Amino acid sequence: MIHQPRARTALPLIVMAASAASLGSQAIAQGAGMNATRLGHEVVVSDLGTPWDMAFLPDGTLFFTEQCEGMSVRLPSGEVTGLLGMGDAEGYATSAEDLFCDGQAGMNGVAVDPDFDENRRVYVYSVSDMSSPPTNRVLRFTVAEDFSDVSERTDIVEDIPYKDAATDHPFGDTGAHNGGRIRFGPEGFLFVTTGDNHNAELPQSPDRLGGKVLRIDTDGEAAPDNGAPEGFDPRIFTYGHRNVQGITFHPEDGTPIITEHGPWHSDEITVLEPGGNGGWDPRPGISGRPDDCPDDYCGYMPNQMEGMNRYERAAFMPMTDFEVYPDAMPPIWENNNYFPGRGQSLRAAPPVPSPFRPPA
Ligand SMILES: [Ca+2]
Repeated sequence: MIHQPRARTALPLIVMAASAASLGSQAIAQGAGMNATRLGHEVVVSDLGTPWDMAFLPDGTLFFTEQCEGMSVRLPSGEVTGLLGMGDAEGYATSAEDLFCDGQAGMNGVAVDPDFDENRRVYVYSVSDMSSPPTNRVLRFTVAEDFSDVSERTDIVEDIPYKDAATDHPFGDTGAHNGGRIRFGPEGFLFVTTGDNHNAELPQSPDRLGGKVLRIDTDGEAAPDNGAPEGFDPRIFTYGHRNVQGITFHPEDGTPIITEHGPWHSDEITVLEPGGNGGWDPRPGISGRPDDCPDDYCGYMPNQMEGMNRYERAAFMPMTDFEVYPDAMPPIWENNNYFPGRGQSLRAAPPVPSPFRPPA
């Protein structure tokens, strides 16, 4: 297998600021005559590859990932330091030869430890070829006091599936449906979102970690009271998902809320329940679907690429199949069966939990 770094596309990291005050020429959304929140933006880092995630310290220190490059940190002074490089990426204090990017996979989520002041720990989600076949992993590092380097790599999760072979599907390349967001909940456990890899068996599988939301401690052990059904891997918090790439927490009660991509229809926002089933099951022969879906995955059926009324698609291959799983977690929002297009689909993990304060 050859893992080629992607061309850098010079995307900037842009920090949004919502304010009731005037933001002058940088205001990008204003409601004339309305009591509308105004949004402004400021470019804080530029000339990036594919920036994928950000994590903040209370003073505005920003850790960020680039999907095919690695993890870096931007200090409140504006200084940017490459900490962890993937493969042969240059300009990083530490390199990890086993990390690579491919399709939607690469270095995805980043999170800082709730006790960062004491333990200096940071976490990233990346695909790695240290295993055969390759897997997605959650890596823990210790950040140097002066933010110049990372050390003490510990792989706290090693067995999140990765799509290692192309299949006969729209966007069927390797690395597809890779999940990858990691976020600490308010009680200090780490939530990890994964994807189904175009593998119909994964979402409802009790012991494989694709198509799931995991809830673990900082050593990768299962958090208590995850509530998954008897016989499930105890790290599983919810299952039956397609490709979860956004998670945030209710500001008052801490309940996790996810965003999930749909197949041309039915992107969803779902409030998670411990042990809950998201109701996605693209296996052949389920709920009247054919026995001969391409590569045994009915997730794009019927009729794969051809245009079709979105309601027919949604009825045939629902993101939440209440017929088969009447107790599935209902989405609190779905986009009226539309799919907004690749690269623009629902992925947000709003809002940024810590205040970003640009340098004075
Ligand atoms: Ca669902």
